[in-house]
Amino acid sequence: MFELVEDAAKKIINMEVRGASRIAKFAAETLKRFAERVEGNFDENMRRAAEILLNTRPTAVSLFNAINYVMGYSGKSDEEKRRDAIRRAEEFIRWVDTAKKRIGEIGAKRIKDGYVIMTHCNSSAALSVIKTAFRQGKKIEVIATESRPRYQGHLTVKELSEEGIPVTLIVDSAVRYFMNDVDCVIVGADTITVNGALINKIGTSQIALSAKEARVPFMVAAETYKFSPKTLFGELVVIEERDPSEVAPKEILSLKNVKVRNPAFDVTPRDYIDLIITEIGAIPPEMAYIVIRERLGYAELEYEELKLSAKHFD
Ligand code: RI2
Repeated sequence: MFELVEDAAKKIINMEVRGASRIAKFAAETLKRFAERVEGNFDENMRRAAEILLNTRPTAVSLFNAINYVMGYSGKSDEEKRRDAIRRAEEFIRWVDTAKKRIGEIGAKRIKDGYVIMTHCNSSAALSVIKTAFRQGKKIEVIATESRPRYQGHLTVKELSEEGIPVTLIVDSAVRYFMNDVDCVIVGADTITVNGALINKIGTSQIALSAKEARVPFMVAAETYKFSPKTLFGELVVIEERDPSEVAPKEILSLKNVKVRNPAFDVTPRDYIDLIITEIGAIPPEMAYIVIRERLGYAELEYEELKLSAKHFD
């Protein structure tokens, strides 16, 4: 019965399914399929399924928010609970799709004709902004970093090439070299903390630093389910550190006195961020607290509830 969930978890761990919103949507889809089939104690089995999915990748809060959203089901009987869990999963899936479209529309207003835009990794939200601007007839160009060690930049250049958008691929260390040619930077987000800091693909913070030094606007495209309620309650975001074999070959890994480290994400402080483009508007990073409280509905009084649902996953 748990095969379906374990299979999905493997796909998230090995990054066959990747990208903060894609993994969130995939988790909601998986919980929906599981809820449709599950027999026996509904609560207990759903909790186990949620736990398996949550223990895949620790950094992107979208995964937690997706699972928490579905697990907020209620009902008197198992059948009622099943129906409600399925309904909530479908609601979350729709949220992902509509948010992306809206972010594209809002963000495109910040892109002028003739802009050169730099992006990092492969963010569906950032690409939604770029594609929308292009579809509006703006002549734009993109500079995409390769985003070692997993080379998600290759996915970005393929996607943009298919769309007909001119794009230049650069190595991650060439960011400052090209920054003077750039009109704005747009990246995605894995998590946004209550103080407006951005956690995104490793290398994002040095791009932000370089953009600030060159006075180039740095924008983040992020659905509101990328904001972290846990940080409102003081928790720190766990930065995933992946296997060193993704970074270096065996002959390097086996050298004496050599350590190879592979953090997948880094933290960009809010002072480096001009704007966060969400589905509810283009907001300054200082608004993160309001988004978490008002939009995601985590008022202080609900901390107990957050802890309760988090219990599903401990
Ligand atoms: P969307 C990715 O993480 C990148 O860090 C990207 O910026 C972020 O998710 C957001 O992607 P990974 O899964 O949700 O490649 O905007 O490690 O598609």
